[in-house]
Amino acid sequence: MPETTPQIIDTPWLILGLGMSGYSCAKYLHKRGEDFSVLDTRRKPALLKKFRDEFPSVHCVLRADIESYDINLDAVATLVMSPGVSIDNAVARKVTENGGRVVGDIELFCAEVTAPVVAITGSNAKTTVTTLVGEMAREANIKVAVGGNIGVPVLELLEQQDCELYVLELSSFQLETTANLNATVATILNLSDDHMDRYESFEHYKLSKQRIYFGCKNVVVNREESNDDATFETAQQQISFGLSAPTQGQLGLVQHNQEQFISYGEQRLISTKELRISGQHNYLNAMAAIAIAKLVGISEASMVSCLKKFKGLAHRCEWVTTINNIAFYNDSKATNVGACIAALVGLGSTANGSIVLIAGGDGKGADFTPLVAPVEKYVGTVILFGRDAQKIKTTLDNVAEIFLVEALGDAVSLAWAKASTDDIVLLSPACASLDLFKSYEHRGDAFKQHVRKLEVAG
Ligand code: UMA
Ligand code: ADP
Repeated sequence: MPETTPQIIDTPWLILGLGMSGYSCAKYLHKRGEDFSVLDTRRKPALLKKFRDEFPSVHCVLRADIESYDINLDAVATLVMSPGVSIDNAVARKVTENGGRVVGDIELFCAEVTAPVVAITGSNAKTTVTTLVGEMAREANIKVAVGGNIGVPVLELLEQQDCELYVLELSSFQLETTANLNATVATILNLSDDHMDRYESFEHYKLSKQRIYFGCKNVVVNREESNDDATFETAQQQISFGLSAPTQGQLGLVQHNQEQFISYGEQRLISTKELRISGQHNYLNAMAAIAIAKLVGISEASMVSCLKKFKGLAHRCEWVTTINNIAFYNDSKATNVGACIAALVGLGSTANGSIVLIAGGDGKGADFTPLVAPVEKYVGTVILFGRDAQKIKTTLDNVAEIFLVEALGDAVSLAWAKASTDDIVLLSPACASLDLFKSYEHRGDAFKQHVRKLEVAG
């Protein structure tokens, strides 16, 4: 039998990645009647069955080896990249060399929308602030759609009829493939090391984040964030936020009659006592949300009413329980050093006792040195587990009492044995969870279960 040569497919659109974003891009292109194919380096991406059922005739390549693709990359006019795949990859290089364009779902979305877009990024606090702005808009009866890195692919938001405002959480990965965001409001909430396994340097990571300002009309800036050195050529208005007292037209904290207020210039908007989210980092988040809300015309009454109700999100400095005056907090979403520092300072500065910190996991190439000062100040005992436990131990040796354990359950038992009255047991890993868990939610839920067992044991 003569060997059959595989037919090489010409495709003007190629989607790289069959995750949530890739699948939403397929639905979008199908709706527009475009001719597209899909490529994923994994043999069995989770959405494969759903995709095959919905698009049985679409060509789908599942293979890591570029040499064996039966797709003519020379014919690809647009490569739609998923955020989980770096743009520094052989397929993207080939398409670019041949004059094709490389975009992501955010770029496709931007070409379609007519309502204002709020674009939020940062190393931490994105989900909290994105959620808050969405809630404030709802409180003001604005028809709002919230999506992006928060877990809803942006192209799905186009299905929402009569949308008056889009609020997007954007990762550095999504920004890498976005050139024409033109947001009505853009912000970088804060910048610290993250995803160093994907970037050559912090500078490279920062530049990806700063793409959020491309073509923006207004900006919200963290005036105390020295890492953000962007300039804003297109911005008409700029509102800053920070912990210091604000000048006119800016947001900050002001003391009045022994109470602390979030103020807009001289105008006191809300006492920090009235907030249901705690810690200085959350005051910053509240201020960032207010600044954004102001720039899209949300009333002060709606902002304040929303802030009085907002309890914060699960797995972010989430109080679990207090047993024998020892409080347990689940901060599993602290997947980088900056978030862990925020938890240590936020909880440590108001605690009567000290913190027993449970940390570790996949550090994504981060430098743990910035943990030294807050651990020295607020932490008595550090309990480490997971892939980078030893690396963290080396950094924190001599700063606190340190233990290495095999699993999270062992860490909780040891923390309980070590903690005294008024202490806080805090899971704030400073690392991603994927070495031992399915997700940060899985890790946080496991922590809560181990803590509940202590409650039952009395
Ligand atoms: N992958 C491959 N080969 C491929 C394609 C993907 O191995 O060909 C792997 C990726 O390396 C990754 C996983 O598959 O480990 C998923 O990648 P994806 O790009 O298909 O991801 P989506 O399912 O489309 O989800 C993405 C965001 N995920 C990432 O950026 C990794 C989701 O953010 C986001 O909610 C979703 O789009 C909708 O916009 C999640 C995330 O972890 C929450 N984000 C990172 C973070 O917050 O730190 C950036
Ligand atoms: P993101 O979506 O950027 O990961 P989240 O709102 O999910 O942000 O919070 C992630 C982690 O960052 C949590 O551990 C949370 O407690 C912490 N965090 C929240 N706000 C801040 C802030 N302003 N600065 C530093 N860390 C923060």
